[in-house]
Amino acid sequence: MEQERLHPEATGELSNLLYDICLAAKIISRQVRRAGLTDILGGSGTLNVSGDLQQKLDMFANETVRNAVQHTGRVCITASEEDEAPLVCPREEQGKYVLLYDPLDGSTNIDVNVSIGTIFSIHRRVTGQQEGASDRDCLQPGYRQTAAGYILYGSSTMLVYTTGQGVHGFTLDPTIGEFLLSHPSIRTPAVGRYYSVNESNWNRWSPAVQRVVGAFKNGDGGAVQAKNARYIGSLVADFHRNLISGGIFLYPAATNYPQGKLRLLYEAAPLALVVEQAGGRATDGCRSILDIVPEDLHQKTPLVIGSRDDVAFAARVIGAEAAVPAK
Ligand code: AFP
Repeated sequence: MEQERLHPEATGELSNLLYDICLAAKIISRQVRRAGLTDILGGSGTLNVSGDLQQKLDMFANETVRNAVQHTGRVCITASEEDEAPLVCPREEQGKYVLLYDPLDGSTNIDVNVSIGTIFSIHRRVTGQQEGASDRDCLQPGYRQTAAGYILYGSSTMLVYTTGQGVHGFTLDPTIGEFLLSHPSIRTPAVGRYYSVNESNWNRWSPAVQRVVGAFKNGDGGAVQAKNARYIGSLVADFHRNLISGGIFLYPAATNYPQGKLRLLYEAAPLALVVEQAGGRATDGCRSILDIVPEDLHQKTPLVIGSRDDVAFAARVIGAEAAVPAK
């Protein structure tokens, strides 16, 4: 509400939409915390549009977020990483916002009780009421996001978000069922302590990517100091650690993922807005993630994100390689 007062033209709809997302997060958090006690672990037997096996908790989270916003009159269309097509809200209930989300990121970590998360991205609709909501509302570049953030289901449940006025973190107090402001105005260090990357892909990387990861591992005798390695395999958890303590996360292009593995709309763009609002940077190696104009709902992108100077170093090396015309 305080942030809303910074916008005299605000109607309260965005605050209420963020609150709808918080409600969904509380319901998902309760299910995650009891997952081992209820029949919600394991696969659901279905594959999502990217061919990943959908976990039961994925499906639960997907429905929970959708149900929390579908009939509020605040949203006109929702698109989920788990669904092939976006869901257009009933015409008479269409609001001015667009919600894009990854209902449960890191789902392969669910059954082994490792931190997972929900990522969300909010845009203003671009279609008119007459025209009706469509993919066009979803396919907007990241810099046009009105708000973005994530919920981390870790040792505690945390909400971290930005509406363009800095990045703020809240911790869920389960005794009162409320998110309390625990990390106001998060800033990420310009140089990080950690590098986070799946090094089992080493032989699938280009020489430039190997040089960058090598520099973070051993230092490069100059600008880059050696860092400590940390990799959880849940983007939200790896990103959050690096945001708070300083670090760089990389999921570069590789021979097995020529376009990268992570989804632009549901993972890269929302986290890019958060990190840039905290003083960090996000790139695909050649351009800012926030400047990429999406062409497909499930488009993937290489992602290098985190502490400003570390990302700048990686972009210099990877960008230079990309600039060399292929023979
Ligand atoms: P899942 O949702 O299939 O577990 O994938 C998680 C993820 O999208 C992201 O959270 C991780 O950073 C990345 O994939 C892990 O991928 P690798 O297992 O290839 O390292």
